[in-house]
Amino acid sequence: MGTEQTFSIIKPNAVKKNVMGAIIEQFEKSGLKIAAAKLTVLTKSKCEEFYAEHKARPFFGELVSFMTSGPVMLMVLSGNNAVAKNREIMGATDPAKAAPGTIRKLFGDTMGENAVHGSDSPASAAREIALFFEKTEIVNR
Ligand code: 3AN
Repeated sequence: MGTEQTFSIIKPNAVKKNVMGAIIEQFEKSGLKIAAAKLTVLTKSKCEEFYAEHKARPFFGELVSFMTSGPVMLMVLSGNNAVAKNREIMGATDPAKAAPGTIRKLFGDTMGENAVHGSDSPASAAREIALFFEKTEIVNR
């Protein structure tokens, strides 16, 4: 696997806990590099577009309302096998089931408020990155 990019969000509960640095440390320790970053509050429409595949799920309303409830850190992470590596260090969706030492185990609260998002495939990563970043905002590293 060569260098690839993935999309990451530090979710509102983790920003509120002031653990952005601790989460970024986990990325950097595993060899992932930040290639773009912005701290922002998602609009409802952008968030609905981002999570479009979950529109029919019963938790969709709750998910959008949580994800727009406060600032989030949007990032492009770059590295060898970045999509799979990021999924591995994030841990399972449910923090209670996440492996020890993973970001969701360390900083997640609930299934919804699970501290981080990470793309589930290179195709998702490309779609998600393009939703939030211009090509000129992403550095080569
Ligand atoms: P992952 O983020 O690990 O790929 P998905 O794709 O199953 O997990 O879920 C997408 C998002 O929906 C996640 N960010 C998660 O926080 C949220 N979510 C999933 N299941 C639930 C649930 N039962 N209740 C609330 N939010 C949920």
